Amino acid sequence: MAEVFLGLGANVGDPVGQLRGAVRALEGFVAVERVSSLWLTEPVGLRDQPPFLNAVLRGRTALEPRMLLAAMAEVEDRMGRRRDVANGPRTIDLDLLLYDDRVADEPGLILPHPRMRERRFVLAPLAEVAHDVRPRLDGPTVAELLAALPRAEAVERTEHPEWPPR
Ligand code: PH2
Ligand code: MG
Ligand code: MG
Repeated sequence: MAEVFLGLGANVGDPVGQLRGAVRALEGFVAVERVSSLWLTEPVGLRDQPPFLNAVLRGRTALEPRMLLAAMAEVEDRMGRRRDVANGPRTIDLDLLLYDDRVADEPGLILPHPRMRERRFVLAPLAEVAHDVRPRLDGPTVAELLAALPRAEAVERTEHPEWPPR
């Protein structure tokens, strides 16, 4: 089984409910080992939209990366995700951040996730469940990447009675 780290995000509707629903749906094909805190994060890219709730999940899966991505996209679709505005508001966004030590740069499959290294909304929750992990074997750890980020977007760890799920 491969060890995977998935990024979760939502900023419209009932974000906590959607993130909980996503974790439940992911359990159909990922054995969930750890779920980070919920982080309230300033939107990156398209700034004129509501703040996000972000989290990262660590788990194990028997699916190969492309099968995993397809299964994740199906969960997004089932939860009503529309793909209209790039970087825009979303009911649920599921991103494959890391898949074992796999490095790939192919159409539709880039590993590690191409923008995770500069995104505090990814690295802050990822550091909770993977601070010693090196996204590239010859590179810095997640904790080091986070510490080296230039002063950037605001992120804040939050407590919620319904998080983590179950
Ligand atoms: N996702 C994006 C674009 N911008 N900003 C935050 N804070 N959190 C996100 O999950 C996010 C974003 C595209 O997927
Ligand atoms: Mg994303
Ligand atoms: Mg995505």
